[in-house]
Amino acid sequence: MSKKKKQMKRTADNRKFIFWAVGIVALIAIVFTVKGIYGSRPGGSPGGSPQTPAVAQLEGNVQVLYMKVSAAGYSPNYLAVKQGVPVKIITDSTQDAGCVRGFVAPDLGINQALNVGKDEINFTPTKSGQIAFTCQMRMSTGTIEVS
Ligand SMILES: [Cu+2]
Repeated sequence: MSKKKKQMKRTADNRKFIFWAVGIVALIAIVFTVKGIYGSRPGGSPGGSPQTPAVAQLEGNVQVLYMKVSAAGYSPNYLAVKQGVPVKIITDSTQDAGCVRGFVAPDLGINQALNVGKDEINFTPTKSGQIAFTCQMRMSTGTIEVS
């Protein structure tokens, strides 16, 4: 093969490579765009609240839930309970949780400073619907679904 022919072949190979590279990048871009449009399910918030709530387990006549409290917020932060049955949320708070340990639920009349380590939030939901709760500075949020 002459030098010129080699050069031409290389150019053709480069063109092929660029064609495939551009094609693959375009395909990935399309996949991510479609995911972006259809990937976010209805009801999902930008904050990323989970779609399926943590369901309280009945222990005796009390509905029990467990919730971790840290600087990252409440986990889980979407809880499901039944109306008219006492609820006990057993919390486990980290030392560095800061204002997240200030549990505020105006609908329940609760404004409670949670102890580091284990503590409890107790209430009885009297009506169905959603109860919002936040940390003291309203940065971390959550929802209790009452049915
Ligand atoms: Cu806060």
